[in-house]
Formats: sequence, structure tokens, C-alpha cells
Amino acid sequence: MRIDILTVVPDLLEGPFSHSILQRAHEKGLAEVHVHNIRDYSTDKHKNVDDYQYGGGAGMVMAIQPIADCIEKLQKERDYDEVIYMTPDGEVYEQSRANQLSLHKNLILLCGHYKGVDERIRERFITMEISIGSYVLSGGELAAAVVADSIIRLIPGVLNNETSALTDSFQDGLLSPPVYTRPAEYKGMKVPEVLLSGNFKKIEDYREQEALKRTRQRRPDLFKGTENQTTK
Ligand code: 6GU
Repeated sequence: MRIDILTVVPDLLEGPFSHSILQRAHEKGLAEVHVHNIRDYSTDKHKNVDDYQYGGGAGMVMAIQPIADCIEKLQKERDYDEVIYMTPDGEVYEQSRANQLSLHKNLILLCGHYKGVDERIRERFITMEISIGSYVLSGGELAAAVVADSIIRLIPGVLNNETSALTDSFQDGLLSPPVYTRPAEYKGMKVPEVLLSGNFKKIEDYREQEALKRTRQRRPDLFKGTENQTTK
């Protein structure tokens, strides 16, 4: 899997991809993330990437030329499965979408900034628009890092324990049950007896009940319909 991220603040994306599992995924040759500075593609003499909006109004708009040139260059080099625009007015991101995207080979993530991109970019190049929630970030970079992380960790071989992504919260449409580690008792607080019993059937039942209870209490919306469980 290859992910190309287009941004006007590449520094913001350095941290997330030089650490932990994403770094390991890269070293194992399972996933590579390439960050492109949109400014490098500007043909403007001042290397501008934004401009005033037609019709007036506060806030700058990301101009079409540098973004179009960058996307066209990448698309000449390989076929992309999706060209995704990270924007607060996109489709709200969920696990089902992460699962689907993790099956692809090449993705472009375009990070929005300022008032957003010239609408013609969306019309010509964008195949999917993603928001990571109902709040506004200063730019799409942190959202792109969230999306890239959620996808890359699903690629087989990226996580040490390959089954662990399958038992994540949301993968079966439920939140995860509580977990414990040693000691069995800490200042009077005990680990539930059943987890120490060695009876795997009972442990499995207990975990399922706790997952249901937690989901009912915290995310009753997950029970409404099964659309969260299927790949859209
Ligand atoms: Cl993708 N971008 C921005 N700027 N804000 C957001 C977002 C994206 N998703 C939620 N808020």
C-alpha cells in the first residue's frame, strides 16, 4: 500500500509517520507514506498556494494550479484507487470505511486548509471526501494522519499479533470489553474472578456480555441497524 499526502504544512505530518507501527510497516515494506509539499508545485513567482476568493469574503482559497500539477504528476506515475479530500464537509469516517480503504494499493490524501480548495479541484480530481468528525480542525493534516494510521494498521503483517486488529472495538460493531493485567489485586481492587478461572468458554461469555453492556451504555447508536458493520 502506498499513500501520498498533499499538504501545505508537511512538518505537521513528520511526527506521526516516523514512529511506532507506521515506521515498522514501512520497514517491512508493507506500507509507504509519501508527503508532498504543495508549495513545491507552485509556478507562481512567490510560490503562493492560495488566493482571495472570487465574489469577496474573508479567508483564502487553495489555488487549483499547484494541486492539479501535483495530482497529475502522481497519476502519471501510477494508478490511484481513490483521490481523497480531507474536509469537514466530507463523509464522516468510520471503521467500515477504514476496512475498505485498507484493501487498496494506492491512495492520495489531499489536506484542505484555509477556506478550502478551489471547487474545480473537487470536480476534476476528487473521488471521495472524508471528515473525521463534527468539529473543525485548522487543516486536514491531523485528519489525514488519523485516516492513514487507521488504514495501515489493518494491513496483514503490520501488527505483531495479526488477530488483534480483528478484535478492536467497532470491528464486530461493539465496543471492546474491559481488560486487566497483573497484579490480580491492587489496593483491594480485584480482577474479575472469571478471568482467572482458566475456563475459556466462561471467559468468552463474560467478555461478550461486558462488550454488549458497554456498548449499550456508551454507544447505543451502534445497535441501530447493521450499516456500521458492513463495507460500504
Ligand atoms: Cl478532514 N479537516 C478539517 N479541517 N477539519 C475537520 C476534518 C477535516 N474532519 C473533522 N474536522
